[in-house]
Amino acid sequence: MILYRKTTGWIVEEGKRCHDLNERSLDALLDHDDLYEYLASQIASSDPLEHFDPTSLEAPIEHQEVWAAGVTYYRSRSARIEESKDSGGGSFYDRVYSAERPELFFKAQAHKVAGPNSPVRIRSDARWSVPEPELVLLVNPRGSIVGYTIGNDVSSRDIEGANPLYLPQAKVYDRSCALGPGVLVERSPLPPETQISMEILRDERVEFSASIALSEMKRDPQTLVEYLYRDQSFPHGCFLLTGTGIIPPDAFTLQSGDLIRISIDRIGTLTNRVA
Ligand code: DO4
Ligand code: MG
Repeated sequence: MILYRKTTGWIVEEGKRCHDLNERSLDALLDHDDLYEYLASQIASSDPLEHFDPTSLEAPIEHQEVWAAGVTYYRSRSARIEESKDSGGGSFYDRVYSAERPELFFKAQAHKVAGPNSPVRIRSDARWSVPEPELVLLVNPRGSIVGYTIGNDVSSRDIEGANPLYLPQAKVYDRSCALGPGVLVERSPLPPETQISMEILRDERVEFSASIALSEMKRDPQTLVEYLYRDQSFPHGCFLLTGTGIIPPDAFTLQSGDLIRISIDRIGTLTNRVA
């Protein structure tokens, strides 16, 4: 089943049928020990909506913090070693790729997040910006993964490449993160053959496209969550982006007007234009 956020509240879709969750907030939904079972009971006890307009969805987030893992795919490690070699930062990426402790960084709060079909931004002081298509975990306050959505960790590669200590500036700014279109609520992990794909359109033509299977991710999602929740509480749960395995060629930088489409099997497609 998939949870969507409309301006009027939360909707749950199963099969082709949608049910209104009325005033329920995501914060309250994440308090349920078994979200899947709770949503199944709501579906069983309500009539489906006669009409559901899948346009004008909001980002599926309320008071959750958004965090991100980095260098979880070999491709991300290699690209970052290359971009930081002149600044002497190269070995950091190889070391974090092989280390037991993952790289985890703060990415956004709700007001910095773009929803489906709303614009993402590139920094005004960056020369080299890329989208990062990532599987996102929705984690409840008790550290259980209760759902999956699609994320875009838009990043400024020249700023990060100049010095790894600039990472927060390369990663955190208004509309540097997109989430949606909805949250797939599942009890079991996504199958390793699940595909993440991205295409970038410029002037209606495909400028770049690529896909990667989840099996290429080096880290186990539950282990990423265990590190994130060590000595840190999330009273409203959190979203955790799991890293990118797709990096456009070095000559590519995002431009205003580019359309970014990220799809993950069974979750859907997240579409954002660059402001
Ligand atoms: O190490 C910097 C960030 C890495 C990242 O965002 C990624 O691998 O997706
Ligand atoms: Mg990333």
